[in-house]
Amino acid sequence: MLLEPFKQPQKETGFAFAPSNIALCKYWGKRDQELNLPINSSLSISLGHLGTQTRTSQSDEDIIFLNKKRIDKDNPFAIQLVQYLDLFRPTAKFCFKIETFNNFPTAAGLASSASGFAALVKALDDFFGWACDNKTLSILARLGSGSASRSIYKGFVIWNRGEKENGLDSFAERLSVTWPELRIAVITLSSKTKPVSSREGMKKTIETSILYKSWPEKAALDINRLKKAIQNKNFSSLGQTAESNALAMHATMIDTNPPIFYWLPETISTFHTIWELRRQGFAFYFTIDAGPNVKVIFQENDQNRLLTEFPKAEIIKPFD
Ligand code: 2P0
Repeated sequence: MLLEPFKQPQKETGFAFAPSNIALCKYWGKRDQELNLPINSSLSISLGHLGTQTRTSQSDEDIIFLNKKRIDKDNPFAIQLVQYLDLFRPTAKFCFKIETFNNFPTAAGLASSASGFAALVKALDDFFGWACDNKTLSILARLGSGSASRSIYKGFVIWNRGEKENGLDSFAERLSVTWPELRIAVITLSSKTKPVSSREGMKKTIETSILYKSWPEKAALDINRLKKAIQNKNFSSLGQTAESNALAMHATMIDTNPPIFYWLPETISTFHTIWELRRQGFAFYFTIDAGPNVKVIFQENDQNRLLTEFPKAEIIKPFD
């Protein structure tokens, strides 16, 4: 393990924040379920001050608060968290109090496991005084949830898949480019819990989708295009690549048996609206994760047009 020998806490409480993130080239599929090792590398953008704040302390039993409410032990989120904490107990009897708070609207359909596990591992680092570097934090966050490996950083982030079986070369790194004019709008179409979790969905896709065979090649191509687009500040290439990548991921989901279909009629109608705006000359592109809600990628100067079309959109400034 990375942190042997474990230390006792160095403080009363540990505290940290980690941003949520949205992938422009998606993580879809694992080569190792236990270590959350991905089939493909992915590239994301962290969402500035939108994310998770987490406080850790010692307790007589494991207690978890999410958004100020105590969570039952048999809640799936609590089970996942307690299992993850088993990796870090200095003694078998050591228990934690975890208080975790998402500062983005729960209904916005942003993933909370990415920022949640990244904030937790950073808070544990503070609590135990490990002073880990970001690479180690990224590896540890990945063990909680794959996409959390990317939420250790601000800005554009690449999670390199790595090659090793032990996962020690599968961690995320920050790209140095900043793009202050870049905006993301979250169009919330439904806040219902999704019928198939990402974890289950990617497993079923690998097992049954023929189209999935072409996904690693598509993802590798898109990562290179995105890196170039970011380097050259080529917005249309960034947007086109992100949109195409999201649609390709959904194509593999739709090809799964039974089909995994996250879109609602409103999702498809939002795609058409964005394509129509593009025909009118506005540089709007969408991306979409394992759910029905759409995220629009655009630049600052098109914000008024975006809000005219989608007045309820939540606008995010990733580089604020
Ligand atoms: C992503 N997603 O790259 C992709 C796009 C969903 C669709 O990362 O099983 O919650 O915990 O490693 O990280 C969601 O997957 O899955 C995800 P686990 P995770 O953002």
